[in-house]
Formats: sequence, C-alpha cells, structure tokens
Amino acid sequence: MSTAVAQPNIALIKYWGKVDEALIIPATDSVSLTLDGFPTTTTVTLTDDPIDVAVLNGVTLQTGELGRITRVLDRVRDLSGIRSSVAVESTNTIPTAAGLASSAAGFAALAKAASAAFGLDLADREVSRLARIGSGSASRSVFGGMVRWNRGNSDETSYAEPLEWNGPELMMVIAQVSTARKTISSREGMTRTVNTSPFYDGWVSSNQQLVGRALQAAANGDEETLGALTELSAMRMHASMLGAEPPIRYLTSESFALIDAVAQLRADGLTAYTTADAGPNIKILTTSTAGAAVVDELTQRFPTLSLLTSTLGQGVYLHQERTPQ
Ligand code: 2P0
Repeated sequence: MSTAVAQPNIALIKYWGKVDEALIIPATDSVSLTLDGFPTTTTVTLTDDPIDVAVLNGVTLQTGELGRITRVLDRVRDLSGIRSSVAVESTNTIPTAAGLASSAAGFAALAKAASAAFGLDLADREVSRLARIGSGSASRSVFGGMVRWNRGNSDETSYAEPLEWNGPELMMVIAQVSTARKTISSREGMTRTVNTSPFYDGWVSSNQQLVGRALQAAANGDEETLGALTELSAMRMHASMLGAEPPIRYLTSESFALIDAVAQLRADGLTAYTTADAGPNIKILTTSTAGAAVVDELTQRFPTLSLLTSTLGQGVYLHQERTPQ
C-alpha cells in the first residue's frame, strides 16, 4: 500500500493537441508552474479482487471512468510483473469551480503511488512518463516549481523535467469567473481543434517557438518577458479553438473583462499577466511582491469575484509507504 500527494499545475506555455492520442504525445512542448496547495492524495492498495476499484472523493468510479486509471495501472503491472488488482482511493481539495484540472494532480499522484505499491523505484522521469499516459498535463505535476514537458516523439522521449527560474518569486492568482461545468472536455476540444481548425498548424509552429523564448526568459529571470509569452500562448491556443468546427469558445465576456482589468493593472505598473485554460476562469501570473496589490485591485473592481492565490509548490511525493504483507 502506498500513498502519494501531488498538486495541480498551470501552464504558461500551453499544451493543446496531440500527435498520438493513445500514448498522449503532445504536438508542442509546454511550460508550467506547479502550485503550492489544492493537493490530491491517492492511496493504491494491492488486492486479491478480480478487478480494479477506484473511489474518488468517496464516489466509486464506474467502468467507463476507470479506463484511464486502468491504463496507468496496466503499465505498472507490466513493469513490475505483478498482476494484482488494486483499490485506488483518491481525494482532492481542488475547489470544483476553480478551473484547475484535477486530472494533473490526480494522475501524478496515481503514477507515484501505484509504482511504489508495486515495488518499483522509478526515477522521476519515469513517473512523469507514467503520469502522462493518464493525462498529459499530469506529466508536469511530477515536478515542483517551473516545469517543461518535452514533447518528444515517443513514449520514451515525452516527459517533463524541472526548469531553473532565476527571477523573483512567482505567484498565481486564480479568478473564479464561473461555477458552471465546462461543456466540452479538454480532450475532446483538442481532438476537434486538431481535426478541423485551419489555424492548428500555425498554433503548433508558433507555440513551439514560444517555448524556446520562455526557456530564455526563465534563464534570464525575466518575468516581464515570461508574462508576455504566457499571454501570447493562451491567446493563440484559444484562437486555434475558435477556428474549430463547430467553434470552441471557453472564454466569456467576464473572462475578457478580467483580461482587460489585468492589462490596466499592468499599465499602472503592477506585474500581472493573464492566462486561461479549457474554461472561463482567468489565472494571473504575478510575483509575491505584487500579488497582494493585484488581489486588492481586482477585489475593488469585481467585489463578488472569488480569488485564490498560490506560490510555487513541490512535485509529487510519497506520503506514507508500507510494504505489502
Ligand atoms: C495545459 N490544458 O497545458 C492545457 C491548456 C488545458 C488547456 O493540459 O487529454 O487534462 O488528459 O492529455 O492534460 C488539460 O488537458 O488532457 C490541459 P489529456 P489534459 O495545461
């Protein structure tokens, strides 16, 4: 039995689109920040039962929902040579409306807990590959701080790794624009964009260039350039989706009101840049120095808006490990 804890991440340079849907090989690299907070805790226990069972926040997953979990578990069984079924119990503390993908922390924790429960002592890179086959963004939550997912071109070469950030302490502010459930999953949205958007090729080539520029900004500790690249990557990702058939539009008028407000804060001298994922919520990249002022200013402009803040957190870790009897 092993328990692992992982935290969500937010991409600055986005992942949107796969070249291999089965292995989850992305079309471009991505760069993210692992958050400090909202952990998912997952326990994997080997059982004598004929099938795997998974319980998420107290609710037993049905056969269809188990598929992605089973894919990760099957890989662990192959690697260890142990054919046992398992019981997976996972709880996450991500506010449901925060627009933070729970799958990133969830599959990072599953990969770590399952590999340990089956007696494997995998290097972080191997845990990242394992998490990736559950959910692409999970490959990044294996590491703390700033992280790059190398797209690679195969199962062996597509993994995340930590990046050195040489600038001021970074912070994310998460603005909960809407509590409504998203209508189209990331996975479905990506597939539709790949298959139907005439802007997709432009997205892929330009985003890969942004990765190179972001790496340079990280090495230079240049938060202003990193922030500008963050905004570019998000806008280009959403532009690629707007070209899909039928179009995919996650951003709402409230999202754009926030994007405009943050641009105004920046014009007034605060370090603040927006990004958005597969939903209307806006995430703001700022620094620990500017973060409190960003929250104050946004609260004044949007009194009912719910804001969460986080500095950068650590990668996945084993919480408790016990050797199976
Ligand atoms: C990202 N997103 O880079 C991008 C930006 C959402 C928008 O990764 O199909 O749950 O499981 O690999 O990782 C969310 O997609 O998708 C995501 P799968 P995933 O954070």
